[in-house]
Amino acid sequence: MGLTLSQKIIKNHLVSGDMTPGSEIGLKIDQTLTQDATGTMAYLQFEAMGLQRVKTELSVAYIDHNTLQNGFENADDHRFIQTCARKRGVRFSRPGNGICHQVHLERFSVPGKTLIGSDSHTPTCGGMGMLAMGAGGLDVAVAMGGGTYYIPMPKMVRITLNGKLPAWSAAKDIILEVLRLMSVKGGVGKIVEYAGEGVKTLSVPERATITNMGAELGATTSIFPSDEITRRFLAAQGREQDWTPLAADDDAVYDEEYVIDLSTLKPLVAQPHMPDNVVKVKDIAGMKIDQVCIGSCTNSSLMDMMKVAAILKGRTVHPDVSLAIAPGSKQVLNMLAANGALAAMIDAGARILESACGPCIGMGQSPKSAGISLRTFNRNFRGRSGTADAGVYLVSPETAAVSALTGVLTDPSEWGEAPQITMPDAFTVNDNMIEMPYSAAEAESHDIYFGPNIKEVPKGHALENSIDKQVVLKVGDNITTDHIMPAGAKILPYRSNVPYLSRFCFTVCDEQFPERCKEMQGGFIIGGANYGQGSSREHAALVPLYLGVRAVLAKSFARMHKANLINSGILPLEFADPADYDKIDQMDELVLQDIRDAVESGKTTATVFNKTKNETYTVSTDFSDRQRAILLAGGCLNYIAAQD
Ligand code: MIC
Ligand code: SF4
Repeated sequence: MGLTLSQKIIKNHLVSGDMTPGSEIGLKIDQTLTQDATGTMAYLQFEAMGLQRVKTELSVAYIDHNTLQNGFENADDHRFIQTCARKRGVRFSRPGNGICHQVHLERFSVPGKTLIGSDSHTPTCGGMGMLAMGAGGLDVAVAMGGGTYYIPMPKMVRITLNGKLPAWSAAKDIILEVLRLMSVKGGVGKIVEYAGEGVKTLSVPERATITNMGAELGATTSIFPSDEITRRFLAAQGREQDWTPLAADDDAVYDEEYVIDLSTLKPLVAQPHMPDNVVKVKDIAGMKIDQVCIGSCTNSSLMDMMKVAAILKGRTVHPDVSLAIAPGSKQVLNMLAANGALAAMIDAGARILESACGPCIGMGQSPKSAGISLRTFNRNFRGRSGTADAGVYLVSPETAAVSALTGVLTDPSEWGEAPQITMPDAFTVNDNMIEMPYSAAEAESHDIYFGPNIKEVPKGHALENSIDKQVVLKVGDNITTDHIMPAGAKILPYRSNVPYLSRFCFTVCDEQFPERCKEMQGGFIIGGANYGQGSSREHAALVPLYLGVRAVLAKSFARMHKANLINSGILPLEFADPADYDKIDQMDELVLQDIRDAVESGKTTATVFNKTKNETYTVSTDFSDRQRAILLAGGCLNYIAAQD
């Protein structure tokens, strides 16, 4: 039996486990990336583990999220990361160089290699044929130190793309169609592989748009084959030597299959407040809009920007619309400046932002009250834009640019001639904003800078045999990490200050949560299906840990958040019978009986007694041996310390 593309890469990097779907496998990681909002914590954890130098083939620290700097906090954290990177052997992408995923795709991605990043959109490099996965900062720190990365062996999904996109339909519309078909939980525990003749019609940045938003499916990652188009992209980046061809075997077996005929795809839009709430643009066209934002790691490549510039050229942004554009990298911005496209954008009235995440994570450009914002981004969760009652719609750059001119959501295919943009034979390459680390010998005489914004990393404590606590919060399905630990301009600068962050934990769902949790000295959270979907931010586990949360009982968990909970020493417990979810109310008193014994002895279930209702439920404790050891120790840092 043949292998799928990702099974081949997994096989080449397998350190432990067998490749049976669902069972834990350990992988050797070739490359890591961090960004600054999760990176501070990742490097603090690297330091806490007492590691001296990174052992990967390549590790890069990017500064792209926390770039508003409206206080000393961000600049302090940037300096911490920079001095740590220099000392520990990590390349440092300076602020201004661009969004981690765009820069990594351009400058460092290599087909067939493994990459983990402390950001959920790390699968962007799947567009290059890499096995690229998002992970919590602690897992990235462990991998930087040469440690193994563990995931449940994913099931395999094949999406066959036939035909060719019509004019005005875009790669964004392909992934929105996949989201419509599979939903935000459809990819959990799976890798999505793209195949078929249609693949050959897509450039590497277009493929990267699709794999980027595979994160919104909850997928472990998504991947395209490495072919002639991949080779040409690498050659244009001056890195042809990094190319190797890669494809699935013809007789590879998949667990699930979809077929999409590209030629029938119309421009699509994801409506508030979930990326899978997808309809055709034409079905809701005419809706008045207040803002358009173009950029983010999903849609900020040179090709995307060139299309936008061609649409805007010689025209003016509608008077009721604010248009913000953030090119994804210094390379993109430089080339736009050199070829005149930037001038066309500026002339049309676009507000040009630095090459960074910016509005995507609520760092500026929040829409007006109840405003309607069209964005080429990947997430439209409630409140993420910084305006609680705004409605964010996710669209392609083409739909965004045309709508910015008309002032209403517009199907671009009804607007005029589509711009014809071709990929350049050579990109402008200048890696002067990527700083190389010190040699190991040089590093010895240099210190790491710790600013006053950096507070201690919270640590769990060894698991007790019985935990008797109240339910401090009950929430529904698809709770995102943005609900658990919101970001945005007021909060994101404090990612290395967990006590401060704790004031905002879950406030999107319940403003009283932090206070209640403190008063009750923590307790349990009851969640629905796909609890913790979205970002990789381990703060969504570390902050509840700080507030005393001991376990989350849910119908199911998102992969990265489950790993982050375990790393923090919080028990992620799935209901054996999902109907039990309905029987529990907030404030019920629950007892996790003999929980330590259950985890220690390898039992796959444990009993929960509801004292308030006098009922008993069964939850799954089906953890790997490694996860059991971490939970017993009260988190990964304790576990590692005990091993030394
Ligand atoms: C996001 O898009 O939500 C982020 C901000 O990039 C996060 C990481 C973080 O919270 O710092 C992600 O996607 O992992
Ligand atoms: Fe940055 Fe947005 Fe991409 Fe997250 S999704 S990495 S915030 S651009």
